[in-house]
Amino acid sequence: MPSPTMPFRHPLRLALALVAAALLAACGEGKPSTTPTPNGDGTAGSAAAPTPATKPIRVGFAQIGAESDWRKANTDSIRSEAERRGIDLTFSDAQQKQDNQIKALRNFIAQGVDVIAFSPVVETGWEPVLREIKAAGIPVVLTDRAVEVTDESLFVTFIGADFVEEGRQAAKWLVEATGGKAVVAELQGTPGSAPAIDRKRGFEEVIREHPGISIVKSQSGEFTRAKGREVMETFLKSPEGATITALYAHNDDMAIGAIEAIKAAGRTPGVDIKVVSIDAVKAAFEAMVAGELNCTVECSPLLGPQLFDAVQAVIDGKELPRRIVTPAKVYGQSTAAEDLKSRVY
Ligand code: GYE
Repeated sequence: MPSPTMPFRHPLRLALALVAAALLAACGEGKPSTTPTPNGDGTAGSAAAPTPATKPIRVGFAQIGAESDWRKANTDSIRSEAERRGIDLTFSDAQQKQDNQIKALRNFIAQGVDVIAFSPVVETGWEPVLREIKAAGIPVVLTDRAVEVTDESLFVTFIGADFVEEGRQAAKWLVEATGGKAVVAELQGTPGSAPAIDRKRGFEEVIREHPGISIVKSQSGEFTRAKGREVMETFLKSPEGATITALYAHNDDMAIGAIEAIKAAGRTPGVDIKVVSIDAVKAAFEAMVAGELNCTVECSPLLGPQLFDAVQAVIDGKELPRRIVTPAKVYGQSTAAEDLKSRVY
């Protein structure tokens, strides 16, 4: 502690005290401060430190969980972008449970945040809580996953990928790679979630035109590696198991888990069983370099910048499009080693 008589002999101490003063002023938010000054002599605390021109924007974000590499990258993107912009972010992790997300949303109402954002774990069941949020006058920005509501005024905009298109892209790749002949096992995402519903729909839409391709097994692997492995194991042990020549997984994590099951069953992933999945996380590129995954369709989790651009626009009273679509790209084995060098998630 600097002594009252020689408060800041060391330049570092002076710097620290100035930071402390600035922090105190920021915490005071323009209210008259009754906090005692750090030195007891008024040196740092009572100095009229400049108050920030504007209050930080308060955002409540209700995340789904941490089920996949995609989700972890998404959380990092949101947290780091909020920090970079000086947003006051309250972040909540629902651990895959809609009830937890609804509780978090109600807490955000009670806290009186400026904007609520969330990634809904499933599509349905949001109308009541969204009405409560609307009644409290808090705008809602959806990211990543969509909701099914009858009243479109319950949210301002939805930022995320076109999951149906991702499913189509995965199917188109499979048609090309197999010459339109494949016996497919499908690992679906979280039941009732927008990506599980839409990725299935998009894939089926394309293979419908190709009678040589059929889905013989389809079940949820809940977007996790462990479940992907477990379900693939049961697929391979089933009567149809030996006939399977392709795997379509709704995300890379499940594909990577399933690759383990394929190897354990004595078959060669990427060769005997072609594997196509969605997300394009780093681990998928590693699996492509190893020849075990054949293709991944990109779905970028780096939504933080777009989310807070939208939040800022809402605060500034600007018009926003109802839908902000993030682009998708298809990656294969031939460029995987090179692509891996620049992957950021
Ligand atoms: O594909 C999956 C994650 O909603 C797009 O959720 C997201 C999906 C993503 O768990 O890995």
